[in-house]
Amino acid sequence: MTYNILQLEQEDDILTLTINREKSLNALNHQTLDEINYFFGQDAANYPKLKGIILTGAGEKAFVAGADIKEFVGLDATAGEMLSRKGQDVLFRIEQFSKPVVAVVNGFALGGGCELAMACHLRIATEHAKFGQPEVNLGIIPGYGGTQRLIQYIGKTKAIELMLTGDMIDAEDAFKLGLVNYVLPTKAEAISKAINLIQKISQKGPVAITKVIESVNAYFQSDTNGFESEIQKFGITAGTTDFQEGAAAFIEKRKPHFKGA
Ligand code: DAK
Repeated sequence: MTYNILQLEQEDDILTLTINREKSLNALNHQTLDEINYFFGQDAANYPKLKGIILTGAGEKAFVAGADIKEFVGLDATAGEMLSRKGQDVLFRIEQFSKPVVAVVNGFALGGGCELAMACHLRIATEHAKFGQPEVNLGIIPGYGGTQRLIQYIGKTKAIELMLTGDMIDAEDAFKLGLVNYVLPTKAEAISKAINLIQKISQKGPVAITKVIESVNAYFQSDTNGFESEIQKFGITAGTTDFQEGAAAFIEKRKPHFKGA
């Protein structure tokens, strides 16, 4: 697949994916969703040394101002259900990705944009960022997992208020509510923070990082017992040579050299 909307830039084994539809405030059209899906489902495997991914929107005004409303005119119930399933699958792919995915929210993160940011493992917002699930203004509900993930991050009390009113919150409130990890004044500073976090995480045991992601996700999977999942994944990490190396490095008072196995 050729990328027409997603821009990929690689530096020091960190990939920055920029959604580049600035004139439409980076609204998620079908093509964008397909490209994101292709990247996380297939293309990412072509970057074996990848340390992590930064996902952001082009320009300074928006991360993603929602699903592309112009594409959803004329949608019917059957197509709506199908598209919701497809969109949710794409976002699950991000959430389950084996390396850290950090959203740099550089402006509006509304509707599908807020849902996309919530599927990432970490969120760093710029001071002018705004978050919201305004779907009810259009007579629909969030369809890319927003009704579930917003509750996971900020609790039912505030989540249901935001989804019923369609109100936006600013970055400071998003931080206070636990929706974002950090707030930085500018996009450049937010990107820099994202790079620092990914670099830090890349120093840890790679298998352990993947298993932390899987175990944390297990908490929210109704068909999975999270504690049981942790037991199994702990066993896997305990069986790695990286664990032997990590323990030896601690005892020998040196830095570990992890191999990801
Ligand atoms: N879709 C398409 N175009 C959009 C857009 C969007 N979500 N948001 C903004 N744009 C376009 C505007 O139409 C405008 O284009 P032109 O008129 O210049 O051609 C351009 O971006 C600049 O926007 P504004 O002129 O409106 O800029 P302002 O600074 O005045 O306002 C704003 C910024 C973010 C407050 C405003 O643009 C706005 O309210 N945008 C819409 C926000 C919104 O309601 N987002 C959608 C939430 S609903 C589904 C699953 C999920 C969803 C849908 C279906 N299925 C499973 C089928 C999700 C739905 C949503 O995300």
